[in-house]
Amino acid sequence: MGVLDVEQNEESTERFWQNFHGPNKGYVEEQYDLYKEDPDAVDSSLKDIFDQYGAPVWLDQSASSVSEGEQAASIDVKKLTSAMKLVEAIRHFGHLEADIYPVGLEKERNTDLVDPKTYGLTEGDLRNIPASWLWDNASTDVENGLDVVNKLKKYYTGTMAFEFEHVNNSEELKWLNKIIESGEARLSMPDEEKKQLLERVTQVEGFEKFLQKTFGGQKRFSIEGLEAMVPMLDHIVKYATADKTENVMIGMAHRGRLSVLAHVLGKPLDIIFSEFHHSPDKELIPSEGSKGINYGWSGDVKYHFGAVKEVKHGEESATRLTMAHNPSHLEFVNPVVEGFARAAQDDRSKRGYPKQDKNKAIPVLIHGDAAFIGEGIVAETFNLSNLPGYSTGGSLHIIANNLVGYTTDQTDGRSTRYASDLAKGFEVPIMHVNADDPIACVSAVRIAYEYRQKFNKDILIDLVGYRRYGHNEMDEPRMTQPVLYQKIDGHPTIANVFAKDLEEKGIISEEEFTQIQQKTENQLKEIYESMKEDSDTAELKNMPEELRNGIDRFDTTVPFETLKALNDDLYHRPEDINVKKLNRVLKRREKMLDDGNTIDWGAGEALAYATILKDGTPIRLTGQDAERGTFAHRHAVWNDWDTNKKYIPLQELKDAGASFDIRNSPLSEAGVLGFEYGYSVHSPETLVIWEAQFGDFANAAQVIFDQFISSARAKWGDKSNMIMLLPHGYEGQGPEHSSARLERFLQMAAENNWIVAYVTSSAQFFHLVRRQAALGGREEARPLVLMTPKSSLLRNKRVASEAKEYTDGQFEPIRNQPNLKVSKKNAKRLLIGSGKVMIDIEEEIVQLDEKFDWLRALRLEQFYPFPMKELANELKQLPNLEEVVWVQEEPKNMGAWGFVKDKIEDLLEEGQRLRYVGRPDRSSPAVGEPNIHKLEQNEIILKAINPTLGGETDERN
Ligand SMILES: Cc1ncc(C[n+]2csc(CCOP(=O)(O)OP(=O)(O)O)c2C)c(N)n1
Repeated sequence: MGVLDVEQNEESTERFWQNFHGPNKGYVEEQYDLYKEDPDAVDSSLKDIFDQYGAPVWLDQSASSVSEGEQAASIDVKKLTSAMKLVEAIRHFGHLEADIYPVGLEKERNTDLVDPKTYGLTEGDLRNIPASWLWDNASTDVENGLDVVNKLKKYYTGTMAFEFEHVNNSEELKWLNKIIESGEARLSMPDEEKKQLLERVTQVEGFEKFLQKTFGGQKRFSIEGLEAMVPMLDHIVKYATADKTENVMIGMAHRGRLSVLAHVLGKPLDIIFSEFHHSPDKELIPSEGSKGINYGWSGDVKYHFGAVKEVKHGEESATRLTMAHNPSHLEFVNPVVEGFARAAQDDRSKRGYPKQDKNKAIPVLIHGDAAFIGEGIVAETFNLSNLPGYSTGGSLHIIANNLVGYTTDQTDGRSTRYASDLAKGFEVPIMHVNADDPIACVSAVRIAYEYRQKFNKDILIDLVGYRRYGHNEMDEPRMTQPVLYQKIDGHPTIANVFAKDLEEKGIISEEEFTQIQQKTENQLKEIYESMKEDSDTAELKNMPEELRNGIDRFDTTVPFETLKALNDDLYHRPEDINVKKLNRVLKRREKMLDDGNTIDWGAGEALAYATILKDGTPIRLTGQDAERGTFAHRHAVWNDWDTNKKYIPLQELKDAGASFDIRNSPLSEAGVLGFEYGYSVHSPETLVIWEAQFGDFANAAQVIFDQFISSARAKWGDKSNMIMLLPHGYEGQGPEHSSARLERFLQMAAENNWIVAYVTSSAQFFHLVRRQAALGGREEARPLVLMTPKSSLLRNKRVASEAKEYTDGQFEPIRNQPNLKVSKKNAKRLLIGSGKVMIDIEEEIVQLDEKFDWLRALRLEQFYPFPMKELANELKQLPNLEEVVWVQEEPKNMGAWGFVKDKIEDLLEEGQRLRYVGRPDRSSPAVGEPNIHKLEQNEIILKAINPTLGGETDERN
């Protein structure tokens, strides 16, 4: 317990001051006078004393109350303050000397920061100081300063070490320190439990050894050196089931995954063995293992699959353990698991914000030591931990610290002392534990669990062990870490270390340990031998039939009366809200459904969400500045002029049957998108929408798109119908605010993995978003990547739609270019393009006097699935067509050209040709100079609609 945390009363204060005699009293008085004038003028230890005990008591008492004898006995106050410094140093720096490395170059650690000599103290000096002066809550066996130092060193420098000084909350500190200094940090385990713990680590070791012996040369990313991780997870599950927690959600990488799947998630061993059987050809296996069983249709290696297990506690309830599937990309699963957990905690059944119950799910994240400090997504995920829209009430983090990252030493891998140091900035308490001491490991888990339950905040255990093999079992670590591995080679296994300890304490005999080992091996052999011979021909799977079709058959129209009622409700303003700056916009929107008016983008978006909520589908919408909208078009949250109080109309709708969660996200793409994706997978009935501030920032979340959103269904069978809104369009804002990199989403489009669209009217947006909501929870579900308008277009009348398009229409993958009436018979050129450039062209055509009876134009509003049939149908109706011109504002090597080219060509008849109008190949998506942009844009528009200029634009450097 820190000096400042000591609970004190009058009696203890008096007792404290009574220990000063003779000349020291004078010194203390002098120092106290100084302190009164300026607390920082005295030594920090004395300041601590004065802060805590106030004025020396004798200043208030008559001099006669101090006996002659007391005055004579003198104590050197400087020694006392030095001793106090030493005691505090043990609390803060004990970890530097702690026995937390089972093996390795840092095993023997010493720091002068906790050496009495550094403070000018001898053992005799310490012995002279009464224990209570240094440690108010010292137990009775602690009599003097030396006892204090020895006892605290035992607590702070053993196989458990603590780093809490970065935690600034006094209640938390008090709680943590109390556990340590009361001697309760280490669980006092009955012998029987110790035996069970030994049995557990022996099972884990036996499992890994059996795999090594049976499937030698195959990769398994053995847990050996960190076997204690399994009982640690056992304990988390035990506590969670006792608390009737509905969900424990685990995210972890490859290291030790098979062991955790087998022992914690109960994945049947015969399935694990059979997965090893399926990869006889070691040359062909992917870098991280062999073929896995298929959860999706194209599958994944076995080290990436997760699993689900129900653990019963009593008759009715059960705790569901979920280990998320994850890609090789280390740490990116973290925000996804947090999203799962938040989805499991939120009750979305009523209007308003969802009601969160933090006890419904506990996230557990297991990290590698190199990846934890190296991958920025870890920091992004920590930053979510205390935000109202993203908090999951505390995650339990375990670093599986095996001292090496692949072949990279810690000294090359991080600039920090510990792998865990990143967590300090988030005030996360850190415990380091020696993986050779399983009791310490499970003790740390107990503290972590209780801390999470009490404070609802993240906590971290740095489980320090080693890696018995190389990065995988075929990798030779002695090439790169020869000294370390010579030590590891000579180091007994954890089970052996622990068994020896228990033998020495008479808890178990050598024979009993041998029997445990034998039993484990026999069980594994039995399962292996009883397995049926399975053939080596892997089974080919197909994607579900439902994914091949079926997105066009949802009725997304809404009757006018319903729209009207919802619109009225949306703009009904309670008396006590003053939205001065918004009044004009809201007044306009109120009337948008009236005859002769049109519904603009912002109003249409609100109506889409309102109707979805009325249908009982919850919505979660997040992104940087999503509440107002980057381009100030959304205004989903109104802030009162006088109080700043928020009012969210979509949460107040009388008819809403579900929650509307809207959050301004922190400045993160990968972390936030991963979270939203996880949320949508775990809560398929919720329409989850993430908005990139500008579409191009989505590339900061590329791993989440590549490894999760686009491919998770085929690999793992995970379904999501989430929407990603990516503002896109060339408005002269330069290379970074123009393109959402449409081409990348189209390049990844296959197997109906997602829908990629770019719509040009508010009604199209309305129907598309409603269709996406309708897909939720169905086999047909898939994500939607939607290019959305930016400033200029959002307010453009041409994207506004009449009410009848909402009440009668449906989403059209191809739209006719408005304001261009041409007889199909006369059309010589079919112009096809998407999004903003088509609006620019519409505006140009309207301004010109020309009839354009030779030109037909279509807007491709859904790129993927490509509307082949619809386009073929169009082409059939143009008997005199000579050419199709694809127009785009993106450079030729970007945008949709590469994607549509072959598809359109396939539809052409002989004699018809396909040409391209747009920017030439470029390395940067857009120019920086607005005037050049304008010139380029005009050239594209003119070429697209000029009968002679049409065709390829010049390549330009
Ligand atoms: C984002 C990412 N970069 C690189 C890799 C390749 N890789 C796989 S494991 C590994 C080392 C990981 O070290 P550590 O985090 O300490 O875990 P360990 O494997 O030692 O348990 C690397 C570099 C990867 N999987 N993911």
